[in-house]
Amino acid sequence: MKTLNLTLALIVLTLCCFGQKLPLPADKKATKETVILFQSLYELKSKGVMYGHQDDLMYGYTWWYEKDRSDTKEMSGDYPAIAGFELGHIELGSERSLDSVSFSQIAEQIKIHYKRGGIITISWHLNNPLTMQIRDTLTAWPHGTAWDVSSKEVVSSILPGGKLNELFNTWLERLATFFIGLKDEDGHPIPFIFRPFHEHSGSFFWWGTNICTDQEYSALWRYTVTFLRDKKNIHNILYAYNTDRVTSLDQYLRGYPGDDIIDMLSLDMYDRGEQFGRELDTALGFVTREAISRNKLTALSETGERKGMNNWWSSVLLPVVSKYPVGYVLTWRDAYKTKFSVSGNPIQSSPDDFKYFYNSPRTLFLKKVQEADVYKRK
Ligand code: BMA
Repeated sequence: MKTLNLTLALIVLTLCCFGQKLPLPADKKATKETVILFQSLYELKSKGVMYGHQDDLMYGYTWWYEKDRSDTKEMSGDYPAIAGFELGHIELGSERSLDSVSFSQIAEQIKIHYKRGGIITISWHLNNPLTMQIRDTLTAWPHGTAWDVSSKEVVSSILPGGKLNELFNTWLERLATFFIGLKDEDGHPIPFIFRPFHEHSGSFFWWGTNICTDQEYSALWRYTVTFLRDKKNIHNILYAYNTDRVTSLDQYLRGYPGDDIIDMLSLDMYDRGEQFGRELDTALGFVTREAISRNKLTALSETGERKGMNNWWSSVLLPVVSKYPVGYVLTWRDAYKTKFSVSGNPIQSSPDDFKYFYNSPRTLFLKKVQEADVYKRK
């Protein structure tokens, strides 16, 4: 009897550890490469934390779109594992983004980073479709932008039945056209992480928590994903749900559109002072636990150092992200020729500390991700 019990226990253990299937993306028609990327990321998060940098391949403080240039590479000798790109103003049919970056150059760099074996993430600070209709010579920033929170009717106005639904469809069409153009040399769609309508727990974007209802927010997400996935047949996207700082799981999940829509539970948190380490620890604890229980990916999809610290990477960020299967951390853009930066120019301001972060066995930059071969192309 004892031997039988032992045998049964061994069978159960083997099934649990070795027979366990890796989870799948929410899109049941996800392309082969997208499924492989999702599963590689799912496994990688227990091996270390990847580093990402917004607009790393497009510009830095002192340079603008130079071949193969990257601030991360200049500081560490390696490219970031995750390259972040921004599509604000693609909805307007513009040639350049709200940060003056050419969309065709963004597409070019996405293809290059994919070919290198790196991972792509895309954000979208889309304009305010309702208030931008008001043309007044006296209006000033943020009028008509993503940050214009002067009306609470925006989300309802673009959903079906709303007076701007057709306009929003046009915007999604333009976004879809850009996405459809993201193909590798063999014509296969390039998989990427898309993080629209971000930082919902804050109220500084027109889709923010006090600017629309949780139901509207969730409907906006579902409408957008259905449009891209079912109407436009785009199946190379991993969708990232995202909030700004939160203190509880309930707050984090307000407006969550559902596991059939979302692939990644991500969080944005910038260091604004002493309590940051503790708050980040708590938030990453419940977000990563929830992600595991739902078979989703995770990320600290935007963060940035505390101003004036020269050991932020090693003493604040690394200890906390090492405790959890965070997936990746991404620091925001090094805005060209601008002293102001929400990221506080973290790489350049503490080069030795950034190097320490790079050399940590816990962090993964491009070279290690190339070894992991996240698209299994070898
Ligand atoms: C913000 C700021 C803005 C920028 C936007 C989109 O957080 O960096 O200056 O336009 O991201 O990249």
